[in-house]
Amino acid sequence: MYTTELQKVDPQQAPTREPQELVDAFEARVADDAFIEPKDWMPEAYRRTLIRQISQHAHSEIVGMLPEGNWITRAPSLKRKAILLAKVQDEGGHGLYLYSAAETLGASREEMIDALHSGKAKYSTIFNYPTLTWADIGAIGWLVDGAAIMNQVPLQRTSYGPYARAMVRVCKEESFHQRQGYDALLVMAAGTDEQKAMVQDAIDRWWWPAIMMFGPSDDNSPNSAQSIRWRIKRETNDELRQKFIDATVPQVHLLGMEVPDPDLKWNEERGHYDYGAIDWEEFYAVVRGEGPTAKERMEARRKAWDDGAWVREAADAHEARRRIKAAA
Ligand code: FAQ
Repeated sequence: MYTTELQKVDPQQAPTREPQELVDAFEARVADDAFIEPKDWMPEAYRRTLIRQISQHAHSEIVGMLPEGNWITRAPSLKRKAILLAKVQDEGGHGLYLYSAAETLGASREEMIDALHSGKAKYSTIFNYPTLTWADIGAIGWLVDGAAIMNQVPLQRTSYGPYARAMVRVCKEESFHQRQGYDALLVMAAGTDEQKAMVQDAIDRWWWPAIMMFGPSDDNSPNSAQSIRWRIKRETNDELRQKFIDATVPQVHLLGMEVPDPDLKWNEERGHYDYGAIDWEEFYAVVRGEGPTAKERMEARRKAWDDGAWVREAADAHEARRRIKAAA
């Protein structure tokens, strides 16, 4: 989703001038499940694909702080507020690990942030939906972090070392996020009729956007085949989507709620749930930046960046003085 001209790349069009012996050695290491490290030789298309995916992932974490951050001042108890604060801070930390991982590939932080702010780079569709009630905060933790974990657990074995290692800690933290979200909904689902209705309404609004988070179907996923071959992606979009649905449907039922999909049905033969048609028009519209809160999200990010300019300037000035002193 990181689509600056510099980084947009068709992996099929990898430069042909790359020395064959280096390409062969790289392919052999990947096939052997060895990690590729920043100083190792790698094909240019591999490097660019990683920058695209990792920077998109980082932007998603940072923009993903906004829908929940919106509820910190309105959490229903001190305990819920402390949990939510910790969770939102964790997401900020994930963004920072990921930006650092992308920097090891030669992308600068300024370049990545600039691409986000100018609209050239994208972030996960899920964060362009509004958080209308407290139940939405539970639904994000449970469904959105749940989908993120399903996608990120295999990324702990992605072929690029710094990305894989960042994912280990990220997954541990996401797992706490998911549990706190489900716990908040369990409490509400055992509450008043009004609370139960809020839980169902949140599931109705977040279910399909969470299913869409996994990206286009495998038939329409231009990057998957090459990314699977390079072991950047370890499972396809549809495989992960199916796993998520199979794991999550029983959790919806445990809450005493309904899945908003009339076509959902356990398929004994496949050993999986069959599910209804995904509204791909909605997905692509949100990818294009037409989501319900897309404008608001970008305004908030640009303002945060501008408001933080003095911190960056102070850090630069401090570093300049430290160098002068060290040189003296
Ligand atoms: N939204 O060919 P593919 C989180 C784009 S973290 C927007 O399948 P690929 C934590 C895709 O970039 C959530 N665009 O692409 C949290 C490509 O466009 P491009 C983020 C999407 O890369 C929780 C085009 O469609 N997680 O939630 C989306 O092989 C709570 C074709 O797609 C990650 O980023 C989408 N959902 O597979 C934080 C995980 N899906 O760039 C706060 C790492 C696809 O060619 C609160 N990323 N597109 O112009 C990945 O695993 C992959 O990049 C995929 C997409 C699976 C997202």
